[in-house]
Amino acid sequence: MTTPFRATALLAAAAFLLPAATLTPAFAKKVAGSAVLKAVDTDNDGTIDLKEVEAAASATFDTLDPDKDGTLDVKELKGRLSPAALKKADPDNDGTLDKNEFVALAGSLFKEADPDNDGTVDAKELKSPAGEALAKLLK
Ligand SMILES: [Ca+2]
Ligand SMILES: [Ca+2]
Ligand SMILES: [Ca+2]
Repeated sequence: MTTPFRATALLAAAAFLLPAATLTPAFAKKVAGSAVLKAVDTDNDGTIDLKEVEAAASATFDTLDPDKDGTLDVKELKGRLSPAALKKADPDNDGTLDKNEFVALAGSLFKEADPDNDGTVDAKELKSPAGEALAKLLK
């Protein structure tokens, strides 16, 4: 059961993920996960698998790296990661994410967002904190 408090927390998170101007908050809650799900789910089976996530991460990386220097700094990440999360995803500690690090991060968030370990993240799993972090990263 979703408690009203939980719904409010999800709503706040969902609203944060989307350009608020184009959507009412109530509508944004429904669309946040599903928009990412729809964009990432290239085989249209209603769930996202690791292959789809890695492809989406790779595409997102290219979009975010307009100077094509092969790395994303905290500015280019545009709020997708907190400084602490960036540090965690940056094993070579150069303060930027290269494509391998970015795709690996998406992969580890994917695994966290798949607690039943069936190899797919469905719409419900995408609403978990790890799922929301993944959606935010791939947006
Ligand atoms: Ca799929
Ligand atoms: Ca790095
Ligand atoms: Ca799953």
